[in-house]
Amino acid sequence: MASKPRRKSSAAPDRRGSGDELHQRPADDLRLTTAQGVALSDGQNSLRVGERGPTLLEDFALREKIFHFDHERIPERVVHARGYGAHGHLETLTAIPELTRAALFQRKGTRTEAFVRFSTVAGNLGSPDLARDVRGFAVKLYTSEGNWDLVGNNMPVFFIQDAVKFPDLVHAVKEEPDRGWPQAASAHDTFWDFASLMPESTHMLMWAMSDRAIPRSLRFMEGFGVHTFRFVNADGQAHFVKFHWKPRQGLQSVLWPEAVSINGADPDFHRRDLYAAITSGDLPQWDLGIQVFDDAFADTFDFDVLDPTKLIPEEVLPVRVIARLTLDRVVDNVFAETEQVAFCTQNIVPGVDFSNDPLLQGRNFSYLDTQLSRLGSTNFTQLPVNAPRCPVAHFQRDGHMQTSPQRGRAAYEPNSFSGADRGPRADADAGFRSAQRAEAGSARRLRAESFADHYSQARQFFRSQSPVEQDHIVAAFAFELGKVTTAQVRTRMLANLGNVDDDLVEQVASRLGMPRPAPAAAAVAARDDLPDAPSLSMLRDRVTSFGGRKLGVLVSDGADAVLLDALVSAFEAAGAAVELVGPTIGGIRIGRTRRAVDHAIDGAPSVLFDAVALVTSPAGAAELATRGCARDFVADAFSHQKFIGYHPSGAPLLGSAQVAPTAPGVLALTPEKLGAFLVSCHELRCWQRPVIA
Ligand code: HDE
Repeated sequence: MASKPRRKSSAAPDRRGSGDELHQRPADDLRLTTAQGVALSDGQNSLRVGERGPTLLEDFALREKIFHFDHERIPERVVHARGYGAHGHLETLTAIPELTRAALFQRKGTRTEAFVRFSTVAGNLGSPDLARDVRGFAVKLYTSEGNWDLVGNNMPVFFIQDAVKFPDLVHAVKEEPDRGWPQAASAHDTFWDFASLMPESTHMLMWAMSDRAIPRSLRFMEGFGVHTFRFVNADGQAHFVKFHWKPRQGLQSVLWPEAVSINGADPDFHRRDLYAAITSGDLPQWDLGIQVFDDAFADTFDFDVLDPTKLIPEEVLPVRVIARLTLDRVVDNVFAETEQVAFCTQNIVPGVDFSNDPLLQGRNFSYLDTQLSRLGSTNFTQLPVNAPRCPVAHFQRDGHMQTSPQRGRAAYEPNSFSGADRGPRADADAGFRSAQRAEAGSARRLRAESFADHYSQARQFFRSQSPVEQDHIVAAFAFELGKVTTAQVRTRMLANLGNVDDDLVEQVASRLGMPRPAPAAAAVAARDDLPDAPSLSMLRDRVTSFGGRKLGVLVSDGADAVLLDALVSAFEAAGAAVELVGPTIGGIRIGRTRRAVDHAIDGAPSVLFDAVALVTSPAGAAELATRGCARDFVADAFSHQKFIGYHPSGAPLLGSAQVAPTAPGVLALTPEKLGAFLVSCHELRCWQRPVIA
């Protein structure tokens, strides 16, 4: 047998101390060790017999490393798998002891540590951020009386009325089991089959087909507790309450064609945006608002306040702001914190209580249950991100990964020991007491008749939207149903929409090229008398600002440096971020200086920005005009109704993208006109410019 040529050995010993940077002597606390703390002499080679022989089982460092790696993954969340979290705090703006005895609301100025996790619902962990979907808005408040989790969404209603339907809803929207697609998309047969068979989902479908389902940033969306909860004051007096999070950054969404492109260009768009905002000091804030009402209001309101497919319009019951949430710190480690954070609707504190909303009641079972299969131990509450910041004392013992020393002799109560051996006792005054309520009735599987109107608020929502928003809803229904291959599902859905609004169903049917069916039989006919509620719209009566948004500036060699600097300063002074996009990532040359850019044009489509500017030289514009990605940059910005500012030399580039320099929202940039460009950008989109389909 021919012997193999001997290779030069790369074994560590003869390199040690050689000055090779891999083997320089580290400080004691930077030494690479095993999980048992044993320092390693070589991190590059496993232990082998000879130079080319088999690996030895005795290599404990190799075995431990591979063992740990093999078990790095934990089950992802069954829903809301794709999420991003951050730390922050809630500051109480108004004391409300008359409503709740919760410690965090007793004094103005109280600061409560918080952790927030935003998520999409349907997609798996690695799915794109801009899927059309509901967004989770889960807030953990580490109050001085224990953790309070407000596990909400960015839409105030839900698809179903009873928890028993949740697994069906989720199975319907997730990948179809016989083929494994589509990922993170409701545009497929099983979802619409289920939705069309569940008229109670109609109101939520209106929200899900609205631009709320494709937010521009996690920072630009509202949050809602959805269910009716209770506040209970020190006298035991209870009020119903609904929770709202109002973004101080304003509301904004992308257009559907933008969402589609962003998912390809930057599937991490939302998490990158949140990370960038927090680390740059542009801290996102939300006002916590409440709608408070009593039994008398509940009894006379048009709909059942326990029905999670209904909301109470702010026009009927105003939202009162009581606190402000600020996100001020990104996580150190996404797995340890964002992935392992465990929210639970049952985590409430004295002064807060549940209502009988059947969806909430079901959720109260589900969250604790799911954490066990996800985190693998009943002791997940001891993980730093989940651990209460107040003292914890109980007789729960042992279990996987117990980290508490659990001192004392007695592990039960009552006991007759004293001192530390005695352990904790319940406190009738400070302890949690459920709100007093009388419940009666026979056990029945029955949907309350007061839950039967499935269309009135869907109609009210649609009619409360601006024409642009209505058009987007129509387009979304047409897109989604257009992906449904089973004709009878499309027809059934159109029949349901027939109960919402004539124009809506007419337009969706026409875009699908289908006849309009007769409206579905409705248990309760949709009401026509619910007044317009502008608060349901994202565009009506809203103050907008370019603060917190991003300008993308396409630049070239020889660009006008004075204009560029003035543009950057003006937008940054308005609280916006500015990023330069160059022909290459190597930067541009202006005079004798080289300027760094943030992106190369082929990796930075204009969908990543809220407005764009072209600051080029004549030669630079001519060169860019020959490149498809630069033409698309301009053409997309135009068709996505973005404001476009251009240095006069950029006109050929506009021309190559077939954009008229005089079109609405297209502004020539000179130092004197920068102000006007910025003022336009505050509107966020040039809605009067028609969308180019
Ligand atoms: Fe959830 N939901 N849900 N949900 N939900 C979960 O808990 C569930 C519902 C919401 O960032 C799961 O830890 C049931 C409504 C958010 O970690 C699970 C029902 C609302 C998050 C679960 C609902 C939500 C979850 C999956 C119907 C808005 C992400 C992983 C009865 C008010 C939290 C987990 C995070 C997560 C169950 C309906 C919000 C399985 C049974 C309505 C924001 O427990």
